[in-house]
Amino acid sequence: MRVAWLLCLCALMAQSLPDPLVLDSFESQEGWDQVAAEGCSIRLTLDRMNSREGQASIRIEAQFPEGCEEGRCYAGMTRRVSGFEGYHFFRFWIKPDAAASNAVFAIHLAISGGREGFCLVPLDQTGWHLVTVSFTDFESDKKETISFSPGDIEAVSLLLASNKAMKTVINVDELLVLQDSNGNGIPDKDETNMLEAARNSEQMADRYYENEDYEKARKYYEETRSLYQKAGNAEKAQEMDKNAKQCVALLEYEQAEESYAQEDYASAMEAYERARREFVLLGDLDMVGIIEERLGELSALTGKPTSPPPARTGLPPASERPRSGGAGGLFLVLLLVAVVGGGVYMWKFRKPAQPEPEKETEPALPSEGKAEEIRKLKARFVYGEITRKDYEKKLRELEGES
Ligand SMILES: [Ca+2]
Ligand SMILES: [Ca+2]
Repeated sequence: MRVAWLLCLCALMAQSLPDPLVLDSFESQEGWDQVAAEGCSIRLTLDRMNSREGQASIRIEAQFPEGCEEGRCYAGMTRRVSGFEGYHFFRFWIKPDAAASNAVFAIHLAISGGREGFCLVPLDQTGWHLVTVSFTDFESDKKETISFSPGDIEAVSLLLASNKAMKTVINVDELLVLQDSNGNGIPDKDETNMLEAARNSEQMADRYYENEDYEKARKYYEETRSLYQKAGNAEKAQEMDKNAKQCVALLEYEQAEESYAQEDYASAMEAYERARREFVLLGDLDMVGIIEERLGELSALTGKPTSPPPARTGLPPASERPRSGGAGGLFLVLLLVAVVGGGVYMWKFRKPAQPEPEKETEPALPSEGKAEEIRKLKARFVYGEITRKDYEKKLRELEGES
């Protein structure tokens, strides 16, 4: 990725062409010649009442006669150009007076060697709208794909064409020629803007994250991810994806903590297990460790075993695995969780291995007297009379006696 950016930068420096190249901002009418097929009429005016950029736009009014359905009817304006080598797109604003199904806006290129190319833009929207046309969108008059070097473009014409007797009027403003130096189909200008938007969005996300508003942070990280994707920065997109997932995990964890505080232990355990699953996927062993402790406490409180860590219940679906780190990294994380978490799990429940410790018919259960002692011990721990460490130590001693 970095190599690609470096190449892109080098290419830009080597070319040092203006991007965008302003072919015409239509602040004057100069440089264009009128062009019209036989029987068609054309009127060009500078429109100071309607502009999208600057103070004016060009207004093209074409009148098409009867008999257009039998031949080509077009009218517009044309100018000679050169130096398009290194460019890849046209971009301009258009504003048709009315949506028209029988007329189109057409860009026509005269290419060296007597070749020509057309690109048609339907007039199906009114109001100013931005149109971007790639040089690869141009076709021959027989609708065949054409291949040419942008440096071979000799003239550009902006035309209105129709197959019906009618008057068509359109305003055009800010005709640009744009580059795509990394060849990903997105103009460099847009990538710069998108990167800027992505950086702003990332800052917002970070701020929410720091304020522990994980819901909003998640939303912004997801938005930022798609902006980086559009800008072609896969590395940052992946990082944002991970951040968004981190927020999801933290939201689950928060919910678990809240349920725990409200003594809704069943909900707390479920939420901790969901959070644990997310943190395992993220490879955050610190959080997995903290959650294992909480689950241990809850098990002691409720007498119910927690489900083992994900590594013991099987791998999560492939689509939810983190894309970074590779399978080896994930395997290591799962292995560690299996060893650490599994160890904790085995130790905690090696005695009451059955899911329902209340059932007193199980042969492995402690005697009634011992069960009563364990219950008392748990109560002392829950009411804070003894530390967790002491509780575990005494529990081990009691279990060791059986
Ligand atoms: Ca203008
Ligand atoms: Ca690009």
